[in-house]
This record gives sequence, structure tokens and C-alpha cells, in this order.
Amino acid sequence: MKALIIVDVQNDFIPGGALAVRDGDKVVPIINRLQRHFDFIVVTQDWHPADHGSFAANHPGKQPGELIDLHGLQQVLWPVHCVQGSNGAEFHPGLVRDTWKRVFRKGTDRDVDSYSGFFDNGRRGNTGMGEFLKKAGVDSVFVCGLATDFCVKYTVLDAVSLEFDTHLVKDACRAVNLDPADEVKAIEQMQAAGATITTSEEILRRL
Ligand code: VGL
Ligand code: ZN
Repeated sequence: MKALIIVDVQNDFIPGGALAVRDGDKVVPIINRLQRHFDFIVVTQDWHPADHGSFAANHPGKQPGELIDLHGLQQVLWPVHCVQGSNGAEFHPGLVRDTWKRVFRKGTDRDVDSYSGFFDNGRRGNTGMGEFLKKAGVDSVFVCGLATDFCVKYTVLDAVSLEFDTHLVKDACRAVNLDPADEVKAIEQMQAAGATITTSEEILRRL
């Protein structure tokens, strides 16, 4: 069985939000169309405590975009975003959510960031999403959402490592692009790892 994984389509990643992804809102109608073709949909939600170690504001003198060592892992510092219970952490209001099986929250441990919807960046904590999908009989996953070069990429790489037949729905994602080449590099990296790069058009045509 196939599943759709919707990554972090939250207000803070939409234009006007704290960590806005350019054209982030453009994925919403595409994802809504995709959702009608999947019987099994799971969703990830970036869900940080206010004192999270990935926030530049929690490191005196540091600015967003700077790199630090966070308890042994390299960490990009971000603006304060997706704080638990805030409007910025809510899903985009236009996103249809009628048939979601489960939401997996991540980034809740202040000491380690969590880009992937499966594991934190140190691969210590586990959201349970992998087991949830396997138990339901899911063997192929289609990943979409925000952002291509961070949470989508790491979710795809972990899905491959968990031996799901993994597809990136390229047009249903947008990138942060701290460097303008990051989106292309991320897609190449996902493909090299064994993911299939596809588009919503191709999926809707075939299913
Ligand atoms: C994300 C940076 C920080 C993402 C989340 O959803 O791609 N990026 N937290
Ligand atoms: Zn985050």
C-alpha cells in the first residue's frame, strides 16, 4: 500500500511566517489535489519548545543562518519558528485535513533538531512514524511539503533507509534555498540515495 507524507505545511513556513519559504503557499492546492488519490495520509508538524537550541535567539550574539555545534551536531541557526501552541505552528488553513491518519510532531527536544519526520538529527529519538506505516502495510511513500532542502530531504532519506519505495513529489515542495543551488543539490542527493523523483501530474495521471 502507498502513503502520502505531508511535511511541515505550517504557517511559519508560508510567506509572512517566521521562516518563510518562497512560494510555500503554492504547494497547498497541489497537495489537496494529491490527497484525493491516497487512502493513507500522514503528516509531520515542526513543534518546538520556545527554548529550542535551533533558534538563534537562544544563543546570545548569534544570527539566523550561522552554524553552531549543538551538543555534538552541526546546527544551522533559525529564526524562532513553529513554537508549540503558536499560530505559526498551525497547519496552513487551506490544507484539507479530513482524511489524515496521524500527525507526527518533531523537534520537541530542545537539545537536538529534527528535520526528518522519522528520526531526530542525531538519530536517537524516533517519532514512531516508520513503525506506524509498516504496521499499516505501507511499503511505498510519496513525500511532499516544506522544505525541499531540509525537512522534506531528510524525511525522504530516512524513508529510503527504512526500505520504503520512496518518491519525492517535486512540484508539491518548495525549498528554503539559503544558497540558491540548495534545491537542485537536495533533489540530486535524494535521487542518488534511491528515491524516485516524480510530479503530481504524473501521479494523478497514473493513479
Ligand atoms: C524546517 C528548518 C527548521 C523545515 C524546519 O520544515 O524544512 N526547516 N525547521
Ligand atoms: Zn524547525
